[in-house]
Amino acid sequence: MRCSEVEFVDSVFSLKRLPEADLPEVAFAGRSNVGKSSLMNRLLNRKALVKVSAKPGKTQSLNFFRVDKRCYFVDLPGYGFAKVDKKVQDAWQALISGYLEARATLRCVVVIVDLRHEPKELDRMLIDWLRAKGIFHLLVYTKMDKLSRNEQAKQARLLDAGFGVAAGDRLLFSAKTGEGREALLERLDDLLM
Ligand SMILES: Nc1nc2c(ncn2[C@@H]2O[C@H](COP(=O)(O)OP(=O)(O)OP(=O)(O)O)[C@@H](O)[C@H]2O)c(=O)[nH]1
Ligand SMILES: [Mg+2]
Repeated sequence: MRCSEVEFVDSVFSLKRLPEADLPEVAFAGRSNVGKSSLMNRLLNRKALVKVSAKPGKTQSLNFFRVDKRCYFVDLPGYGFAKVDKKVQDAWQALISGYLEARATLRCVVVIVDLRHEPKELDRMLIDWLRAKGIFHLLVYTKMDKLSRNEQAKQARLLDAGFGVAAGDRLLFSAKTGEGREALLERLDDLLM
């Protein structure tokens, strides 16, 4: 995937307003503030195409980007942000799960987890839910630049065990350095063939 042509398509707050499903899709999911938008910017080689914030809860809608006229990348709101009103959280949850469940063109959910954290219940729940629904997903452990090589390996093993994934079924990534970008693009390329 070259990501040479990237267009913003739409920002959607309701399942009724989803753009036409005319290309395969890759969605990016994860806890609030984990680095979903940053990962997408790095993948797409754009500094600030997708809005990034130090404050969690930045992305509140489904944001669709058309890449190389070949697929859509979809930035999802983060889950598990305690400071968001319960009502708002429930609405996001319904929006996200409704979208993931019903979108016929969805090829892959990239589930993004902070490499520094222990396996978290909400991530585990999402992964189990995707497995139960038979929705294809790929785990990415991000912010690897914040750890030493030794710590990276140790943390990755801890997360693998917690989520029940094999080392070959996940990738490490850094939005800051770009490490892992080529590997992730290659995986997505294979999926979109
Ligand atoms: N060092 C480092 N910082 C990162 C990385 N990825 C994201 N960040 C930082 O983490 C913060 C959150 O990044 P976002 O990309 O906005 O996270 P998000 O998951 O889209 O957040 P919400 O939309 O609020 O759910 C920002 O301050 C980023 O600069 C990374 O790989 N390395
Ligand atoms: Mg975001």
